[in-house]
Amino acid sequence: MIVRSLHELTDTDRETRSETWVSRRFLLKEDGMGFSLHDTIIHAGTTTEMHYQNHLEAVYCIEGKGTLKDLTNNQEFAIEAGTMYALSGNEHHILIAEDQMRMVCVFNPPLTGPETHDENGVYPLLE
Ligand code: 9YT
Repeated sequence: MIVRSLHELTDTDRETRSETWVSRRFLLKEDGMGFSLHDTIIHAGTTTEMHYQNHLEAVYCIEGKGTLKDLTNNQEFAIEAGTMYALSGNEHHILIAEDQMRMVCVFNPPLTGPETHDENGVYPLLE
């Protein structure tokens, strides 16, 4: 059994920051669950371009609102608390946060810990 509280992740190597978000990683590959689970804050007024070519990600918004642009399929979605999106086709996308957004994110395969976006918004596959 694994039990963790968000405050235990603060200022540890399970907290990863970029210019537009901070990701607190409850579960990582080393935890052996087959997925990773993150509590991610997207800062208000920011735009983040992402393209997870090596991972599938599901994102459940629990606070805030913004716009998701699917650049692969030329579609746009309003995202608010209570909305989930799943990048089932590794879609290239942009998230525009109107307010601060809080997201519960699941990655398959799991992240190993320190991943942050490269210049193309991609997470590398780390062993
Ligand atoms: C919503 C989103 O994908 N934000 C980028 C951070 C990522 N979800 C993470 O590593 O938690």
